[in-house]
Formats: sequence, structure tokens, C-alpha cells
Amino acid sequence: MGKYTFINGNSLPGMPWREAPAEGSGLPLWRYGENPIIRRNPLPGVARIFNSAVIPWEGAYIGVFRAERTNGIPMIYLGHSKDGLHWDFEPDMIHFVDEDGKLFMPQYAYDPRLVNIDGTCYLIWCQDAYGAAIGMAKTTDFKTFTRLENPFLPFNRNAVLFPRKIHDRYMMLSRPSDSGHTPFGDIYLSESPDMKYWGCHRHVMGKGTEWWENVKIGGGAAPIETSEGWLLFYHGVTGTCNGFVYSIGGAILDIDEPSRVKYRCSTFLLTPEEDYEERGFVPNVCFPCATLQDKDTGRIAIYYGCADTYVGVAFTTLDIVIDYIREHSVVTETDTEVGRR
Ligand code: BMA
Repeated sequence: MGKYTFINGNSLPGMPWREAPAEGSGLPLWRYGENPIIRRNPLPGVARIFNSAVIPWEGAYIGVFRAERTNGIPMIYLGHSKDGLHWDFEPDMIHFVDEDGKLFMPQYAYDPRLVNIDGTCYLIWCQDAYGAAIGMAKTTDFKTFTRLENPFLPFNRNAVLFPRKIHDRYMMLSRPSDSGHTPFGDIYLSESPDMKYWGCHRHVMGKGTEWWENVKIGGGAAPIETSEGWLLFYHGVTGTCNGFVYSIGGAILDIDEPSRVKYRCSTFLLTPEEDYEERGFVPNVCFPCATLQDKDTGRIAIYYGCADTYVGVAFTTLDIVIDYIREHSVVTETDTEVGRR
């Protein structure tokens, strides 16, 4: 038994896993040696798959994938895997329907997240709603995907649902933004009694005081419930004379009041270093969107988009990452306060 534990976690003994290399980087995440797990031109009509989310499903894995098609427009495709590393994709994009069962497609859809709440799986993505906004749908069988009302007004990106209700409310992180390649951005928390009406918005954390995340931040994978609080992997962005650099950051949010940050890591957990992270359609991007965890061993696998071109996997354990975040934590008043003004 480790020092820290997952709450409401699943046993996932067959999940992707590699031990840490003997010569570590000093950072708490290490990469899968055979990254990227999804390469260019993964299926006809799709040039690149990246920024994608997976969950365990019926003894295997299922995922929703940001697929940049050969016309340049991103849509979401469904993928299946037995081991979480080798993926088969359905040949056509996901077709969404409205509540009457009529086809209801977004004009584009990117950066999907996927969260299973009591057997109903929610897809959350970025799409056009007369401006970039959050789209949502639900499914119980991965055959019918029923659109829900868009939770927020434009402009907003990077929405991530919590895997359970807190105080009987669904909770979602999001990142209000602008119409372009947003040069600012903080993470907010919103709650809903019914997945339709969202309110009680609270500020969670702002762009960092540290240089690696001093332009903007955005939620990454669905928060993981642990004995220390909600473990959040997010992305932090810095600006250079050659464009943005996206790294993976880590924070731990209060279990009952997740707009309060308990610990926030002052260093990145992983930053673009490998060829497939530094070079691609958009260089220097590590963009986490999902995790798998095994409650018995404390193992965590993180799925992240690489250079807007590939999907990579990195590993850590609950003990290693929480100790690292705590030891390197720097929190400001805007992190620790409840976030209501
Ligand atoms: C963001 C999103 C992500 C992308 C990143 C880097 O604004 O569009 O999908 O990975 O930029 O290009």
C-alpha cells in the first residue's frame, strides 16, 4: 500500500505501464519508450490524431480522438484498444444526434475529454457556437451520442468534468478565452444540478507566477480523486520569440471545495524534449487530456497530445507525483481562496 490512495478508484492491472528508467530526469513523469503511440496518417482521410481521451470500458479501453482530417477540419473519432497502446479507429467520425435522435453535428470539434459518471459517459470538446465554445454529449453504449446544451457562452475552451458530483452538483473546470490563439487564461470551476444549467462560477487558479506557465493554463485530464485531494494534470503555456510552449503541470485541489488549490507545482512535470514533442504541425506542445489509474498499485498513465501531431503516453505513480507536487508547491492567495468576487 502506498502513502497516498485513490478514492473511488478501479483496479486496472492490465493498464499500460513501464517502470521508471534507472537514470531519471528528476521530474516525476517518464515517457513510454515506444512513443508516439499514434502516428501520422492513422486512417484514411485523417492526417493527424492528438489531444485525445481514453477510459476503461467493458474489460478493454475506448477513446475519443481529435482527428485532424485531410481537409484540415478537426472532428472526433472513436477508437478501441485491448491494451491502451494499440488503437483501432472507426472509419467515420462520431455522428452526434439531438434529443429527438436527429443528426446534430458540430461544424468542428477538438480536444475531447471523456468522463464516466456512474455508467453514463460524457464527451466534452471545443466547437463553434458562433465563437469557440464547449460542446457536450452523452452516451451509455458508444453507439448513440446525444448532444447536451452547450454549458457556457463563447469563448471558452478546455472543459473537464469531475468524475462524480460534489455536494450533489456536477462540477466542471473550464478556461474562458478569446476568439484566437488566446494570450491569457485562468481555470474556473462551475457547477450544475442537471448538466444543463451551469453557474456558481469560481476562480480556481490563474496563469502561473512561474515562467513556464506565465501566459495561460487550461484543465487537462479529469481530476483524480485521492486521499490528498483532487489531483489535476493541466497544461501551462509560456511565450517565446518562436511561439507558445505547452508543458504539463500538476496541482491538488481541495476535495470538498475544489476551487481552492492546496498544492500547485512550481515546476512543470513534463515539457517538450523529444522529437515528437518538439517537431510537428505545432512544435513544442505536450497537451494532457486523460489518465488511467490502477488503485492497487498507484500507477497512473497520462495520455497527451504531442506537437498537435501525435499521441504520447507518460507514467507516474500516485506517491511519486503527489510527493513531488507537495515538495515543489508554491500557492498564491488567488490559488487558495474560494475564488468568488
Ligand atoms: C490550443 C488548442 C490545442 C492545441 C494548442 C497548441 O489553443 O487549440 O488544441 O494543442 O493550442 O496548438
